[in-house]
Amino acid sequence: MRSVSLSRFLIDEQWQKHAIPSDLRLLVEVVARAIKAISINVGKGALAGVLGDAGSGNVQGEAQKKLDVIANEILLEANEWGGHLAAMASEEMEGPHAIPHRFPKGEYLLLFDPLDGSSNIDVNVSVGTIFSVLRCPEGVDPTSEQAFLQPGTAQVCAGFAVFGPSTVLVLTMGQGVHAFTLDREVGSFVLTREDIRIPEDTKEFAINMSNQRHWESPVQRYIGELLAGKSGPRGTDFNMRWVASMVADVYRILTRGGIFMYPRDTKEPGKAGRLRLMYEANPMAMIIEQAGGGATTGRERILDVQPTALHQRIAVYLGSKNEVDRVTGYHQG
Ligand code: AFP
Repeated sequence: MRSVSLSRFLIDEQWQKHAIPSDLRLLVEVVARAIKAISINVGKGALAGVLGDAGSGNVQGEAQKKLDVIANEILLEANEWGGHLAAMASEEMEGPHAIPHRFPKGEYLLLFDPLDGSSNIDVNVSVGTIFSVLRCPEGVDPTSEQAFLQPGTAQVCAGFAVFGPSTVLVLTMGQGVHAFTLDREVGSFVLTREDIRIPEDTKEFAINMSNQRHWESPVQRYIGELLAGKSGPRGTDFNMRWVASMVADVYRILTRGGIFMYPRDTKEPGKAGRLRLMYEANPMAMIIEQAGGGATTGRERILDVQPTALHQRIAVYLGSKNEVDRVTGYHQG
């Protein structure tokens, strides 16, 4: 089989299909290069002394891991000088990051969660990087929060990498979802799955069951029915998986279907969920929808939510369409 590198794939998208402009191609190439560098650091683990806490906290008040800080620095540095970005925003930083004056500027905004699932680093379980690309609106200061507060439907590209047994980059530019595996010897991403489709039905669900007592009644009802299995109203047994790295859970769903849930709960009533709209929910919702799945907050389509803050949190239900529709229906009922 002819092997297609990410660069070749992107060139085809630009020149043969006229699906992306050249500066978006450059942007994706640069993000992919940064992801390779993060993958190398993650892979070295204890040998490079990169495990453990950084001794600092991020804007969310969460303890940062050393690799959270390293991954954030790699993404910032790689994307500052290419001339394709107007500004960046990171889950690890309070406000938008301006492109230094000495470098050219472009029209895109890049958002990222540099190391998703970082509580898994020290136990050697998969982690990843999530990113999303928006266009900077005309006449708006790109370093203002306002520039970034666009609904998920405005994303021009979204992707994530999983650093697992192999490093896989999942990408959408609005015309299907494709996966590229890092060939570590050659140092390049190679197309390994084209036009990924998620099965509409599933018997596998992912949720942190330890929060059950804090859930709202529609979630209690839905999960109760799944747990009741064959003898319950669904008449069939369901299986559960929870990696606690959204990248790994979503990659599993892209591979064999499933539903991923992080509901709003009453544990911390001030927070409208655990996951971040701009860095996790929106990019994953675009990818899942592009692969034929569903993605809602339980009440509305995630991609339609008008953000009100850069670090806004939100409830997330995504994956196989028929299950997402069912649990969303329970909320509406
Ligand atoms: P961390 O990056 O702080 O580990 O958070 C990961 C995450 O945002 C998402 O990737 C997981 O699905 C979820 O949180 C795990 O949450 P629990 O700690 O409740 O399992």
